[in-house]
Formats: sequence, structure tokens, C-alpha cells
Amino acid sequence: MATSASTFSSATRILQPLNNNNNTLYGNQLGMSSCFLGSTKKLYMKTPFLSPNSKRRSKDVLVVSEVVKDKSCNADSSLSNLCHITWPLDNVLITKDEGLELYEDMVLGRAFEDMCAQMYYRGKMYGFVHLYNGQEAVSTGFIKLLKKEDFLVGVYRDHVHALSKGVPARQVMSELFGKSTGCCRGQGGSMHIFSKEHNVLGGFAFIGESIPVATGAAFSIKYRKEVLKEADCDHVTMAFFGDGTSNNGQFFECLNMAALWKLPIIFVVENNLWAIGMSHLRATSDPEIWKKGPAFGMPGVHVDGMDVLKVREVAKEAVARARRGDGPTLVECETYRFRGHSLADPDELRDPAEKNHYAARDPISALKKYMFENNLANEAELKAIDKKIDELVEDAVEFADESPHPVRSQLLENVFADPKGFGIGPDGRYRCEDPKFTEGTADV
Ligand SMILES: Cc1ncc(C[n+]2csc(CCOP(=O)(O)OP(=O)(O)O)c2C)c(N)n1
Ligand SMILES: [Mg+2]
Repeated sequence: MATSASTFSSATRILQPLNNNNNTLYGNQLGMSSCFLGSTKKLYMKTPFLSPNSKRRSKDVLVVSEVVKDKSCNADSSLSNLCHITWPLDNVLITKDEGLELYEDMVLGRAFEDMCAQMYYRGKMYGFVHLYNGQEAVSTGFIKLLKKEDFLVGVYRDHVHALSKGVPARQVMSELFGKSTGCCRGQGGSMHIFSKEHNVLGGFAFIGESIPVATGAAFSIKYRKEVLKEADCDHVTMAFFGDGTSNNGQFFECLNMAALWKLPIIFVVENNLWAIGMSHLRATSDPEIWKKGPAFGMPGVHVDGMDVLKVREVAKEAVARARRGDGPTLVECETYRFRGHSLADPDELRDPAEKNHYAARDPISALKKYMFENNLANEAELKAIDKKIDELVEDAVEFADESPHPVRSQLLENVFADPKGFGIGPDGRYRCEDPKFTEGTADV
């Protein structure tokens, strides 16, 4: 059936191309105000429940890091679950040590990923490799607030989250090289970074499937605390996923359960505006993902994901809510990836103007600028960190390169519950031990 603009109510959106390139930006034909028009023009912290005269006015977050020195970030913890939380993010303070920690973590993420690109093109890695360049403020802003006991669940763009959570660069690089010293003994690869020790539960290739795992982990925390009466069990779970993934059904089911049971979980949507080559604005009926929080009875927050300080302030309150038993929070971080979807993607679909816009808002340069302007660090101090990280990443590559491949008999471990019960040949030996069994299927 044909649709026309006149048949839509004033609250209805109609998607129309904003430019001649049908692959890129779509906007609202009815001219309704939206904070998501083409991503490059308007990035607002929405405050729909506040009156225009309210002291805590909506804050335009287009400009990176207009942070000031006076700490008065008094988030209102008594906010109703049904309203959208706002924080007065123009008042943020970091100490020198905190600033240096954030800087180092973001530089580690960037340097590690740049090295991955090199190693991938040299044939050292197998399968798809999805890099995180540009999105570091989200990982760092959230994960550096976590304790070791807290759970982290990511998707396939997962190396940097694991690094932020403390998984050693050596183990992550080795995993990418498919080596036995990797954090999954070389059996996971780029999309399945996992660490029991650091409570990193993955690394999931199928989008959406990580969200129920994260929700289950949050449930387990609540169960341990309330049923098993474990002392000091105030752990939280963070689930990271993309804008494209937020259109999957699991997301909505888990928002419902998390709100219903007041689970200690933070749903972090990394809205980088694209799902492979599909624009978020073209694929999503209401592109403001944060609004889905209040719809399910939890706060929803929209924050500038290119500004680590703002991300961190939002993350602090969301983590505090979860720890004190006030339940889940949905945070939408508007961010951008600086490279193609994966290293196999020539990245020809996105508008160069859009890419340039975000390149100019590089979260690492922004933090650097902020630290200089506020006398939190000088050039030499940050250079020393850059050098330390370069050496660490070099060391990770050498370690991975020199590490052995997994032995052949490991091939079926962690694949079947009882690998030894699988594939017994007529001679009574495990077929996986027969070199011919795996010939040509894997480089082990
Ligand atoms: C269930 C499922 N359907 C489709 C795919 C193919 N796929 C891989 S990545 C991707 C896009 C995801 O985009 P987004 O969630 O925005 O994450 P981003 O890559 O932008 O970080 C899709 C559809 C998949 N991996 N799993
Ligand atoms: Mg995306």
C-alpha cells in the first residue's frame, strides 16, 4: 500500500534521503526536531521532563570536553524509574592520576588495534577482525570503573573492552594469532575474547545473543546476594553492543526482565551510526535508542560517546545505581568507528564528510587537549605513556608470534561436553588424534 506524508500523525516519522547518496543519511521529512539527523549536526543531551526554567537545563554536548573544574555532579538518585535521567555534566572534575589512567587506557586500545591491522594484513590473524578505533571513550569511560568481580559482556568488536578490563595485551594478541597462550587457548579468535579470571564473558559473533548472557550474569549476582546471602556481593554486569544489535528481539526481552527483577546491569549501546553498511537512521523506527529505557521502566541516558569524561560521569551513576540495588540503566553513547566494519571492509559507503567530522572529534586528542588546558599533564608525560604503550604492544606481538599453536588434540575441547566421546574410530582411538581427520580443516 502506498503511503503519503498526509496520512501520518504529527508524531510519525517518514524517512527520506537527505542527500543524493542513498546509502548514507536519512532524515525526517516532516521537519520534526530530532537529535539524530545525520549524526554530524546535532548531538544533544535530552531533558524532556525538565521545564525550560529548570536549573538543570539541557546541555548541548556537541563540543568535546567543555568540562570545568568544580565538581558538583550531584546526580539525582531518587529519580523515578519512568523518567529520563539527566546529569549536570558541565561540572566534572578528574584528578591528574585519573586523567592519566584514562589517557593510557585509550592509547592502549588505539595502539593495540592499529597493530592488529598490521598483523592481519601480514596474514598473522584468521577470520574476521573488527577494530574499535574511535570508540575508545566508551570502553574506557565505563570499564575503568569496574572491579575484577564485575562481569563484562561484549560483541565481536571486543579486544579493547577486554584490555580495559585488565586482560593482558599478550593474551589478547596471542588469541588473535590463534596461539595456545591466548586467553581462550587460541580457540576463540578475534570475536570471542573471554577470560574467566577477569570475568569477561565474551566476545559474541551473533549479534544480540550476548544480551541474554549478560542478563543471566546479572541475575546470578542478585541470586548470590539475596538468596545465597553472599557478603559484599554488590557486583554489576556491563553489556556492550551496537545500534544495529539494539533492533534485535533479545534486547527488548532483556530490558523487560532486567527492569522487572531490578537486575544490577548496565546496557551500553555503542551507537556508531552504522551496522556494517546500514545507516542507523534508515533501519530504526525511532533512532533515539535511550528512549527504550523509560519504556521498560528504567532510566535511559544519551551521552556524547566521543567524550570520555562525560561517558565516565554517566557510567559512575549507572554503576552506583546497579551496586546499590536500584536496578538497570540503559545508556546510549553516540560514537563513531574510524575504520571499516571489519578489516575486510573497504569502507566505501560512508560519506567522507561524516568521517572527517568525527575524525576531528577524536576522543584521545580531546582528552589530551583537556589535560593540557587544565594543567593535568604536560607533553612529556603523555609522550612517556605513548612510548610505554608502544613497547607493551610490540611485546604482545613478539609473545604471540613466538607462542606455539594449540596441539591437534585440543581441537575438539570446549566444543563438545565430552570431546573424548566424540569420533572414536574402528581402532578405538579418538579420530581427532588421527592427522588425516583434521587435514585441511584447521592450521593446527
Ligand atoms: C544474529 C546475527 N544477524 C546478523 C549478523 C551479521 N552482522 C554482523 S555485524 C552486524 C551489524 C551490527 O551492527 P552494530 O550492532 O551497530 O555493531 P557495530 O558493528 O556497528 O559495532 C550484522 C548485522 C550477525 N552477526 N548475527
Ligand atoms: Mg553500529
